[in-house]
Amino acid sequence: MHRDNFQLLDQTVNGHPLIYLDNAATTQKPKEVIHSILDYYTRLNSNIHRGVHYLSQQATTAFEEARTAVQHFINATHQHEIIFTKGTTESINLVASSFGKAFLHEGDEVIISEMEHHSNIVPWQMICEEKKAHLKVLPIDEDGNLKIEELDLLLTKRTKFIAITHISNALGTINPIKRIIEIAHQKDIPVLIDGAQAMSHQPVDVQDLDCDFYCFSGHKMYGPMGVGVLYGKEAWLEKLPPYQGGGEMIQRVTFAHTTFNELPFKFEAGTPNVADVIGLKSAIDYLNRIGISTIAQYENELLEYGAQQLLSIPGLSIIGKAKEKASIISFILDRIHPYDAGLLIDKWGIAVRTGHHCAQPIMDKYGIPGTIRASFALYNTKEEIDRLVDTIKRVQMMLL
Ligand code: C6P
Repeated sequence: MHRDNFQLLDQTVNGHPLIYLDNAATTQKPKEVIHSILDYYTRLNSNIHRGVHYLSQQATTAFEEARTAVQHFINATHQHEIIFTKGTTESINLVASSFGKAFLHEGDEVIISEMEHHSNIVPWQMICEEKKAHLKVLPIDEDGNLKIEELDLLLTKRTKFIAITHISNALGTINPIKRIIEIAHQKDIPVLIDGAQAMSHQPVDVQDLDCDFYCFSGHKMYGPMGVGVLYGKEAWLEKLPPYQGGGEMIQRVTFAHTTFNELPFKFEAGTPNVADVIGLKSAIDYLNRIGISTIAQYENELLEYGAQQLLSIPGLSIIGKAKEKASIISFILDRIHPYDAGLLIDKWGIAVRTGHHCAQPIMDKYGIPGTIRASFALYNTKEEIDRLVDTIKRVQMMLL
């Protein structure tokens, strides 16, 4: 699907046509995204929000148009609820740090889940340690479903925050986040959703979800690296203190006192990544043109076909068999270390990710050192899955 738009895919690796199945790590970029960045540096490059000159105004307009595009893409109520960051990791750190500073006290509790990426564990661990608060963990079952029925048992009067991933990068599980948000809101607990893996796979409507914060990265949705988004409800963003100090986030600075800028600038200290924000808008335009639902449907076909074909290989087990899954398949091979398998699979020009996928607690839960992960995007094909299957069989013949 739309493969012609991705020039990078048109190459050979180790003498074989490249098959890129590491899309959960980062997706490839369509020509128009690459072109929009080139065009920015060729025609528009200038610092924004600062200059009265032509270029600065043009660049500022393009930057703010990107904010509007993101707002519409996730159906946020206000444009100023969109904060540009470096990526999901920075968005989560911003909320953990600012929320923690203002609202966490000794003995308070924060809930995350057992399937979180390290980016949605470590920032909470750090702030909980600083504030002498407790981090509690909602477990998962053997198939990789959240044990949502245990959430009630974890909630106490001291629960101040819940941070949960929308889609697990290691298992592919799609979590029932709307239900979790409903349960949390019955007790006035705010919820952050780590949407890193969701944005290119399914429509996201933050008003319908009613989440308080939603975080994602441009590079996992056909956009550039180095740019991401924090969506926050206006009421929360108004209440949170700034994350970083510097230019652009201030209203008035004296040596005695500083007052802060209005939203969203309060959270965007320093010169932002203008080129990549514009690249992100181009990625959103691209996704809108194809239609996220069309992509989701196609990727589901790949997921079903991939799972079926992979399971036909003797000695292969899939880790993560949740009822609702995105196009991510993690698997292990009997008596073969994932790292050895990954190295050999690469020799046939196929890119998969091997290891713990920055989710070590999940590997601990299953008692494994890591998995081999194939993750599909709109440009992948069933033929590529067939080649992966053939290659795994070859790897088994070589190593067993
Ligand atoms: N997962 C993967 O291969 P950044 O690095 O900030 O763009 O995204 C971090 C992140 C946060 N949450 C989830 C669920 C993620 O999957 C990721 C990134 C990549 O699975 C790189 S480790």
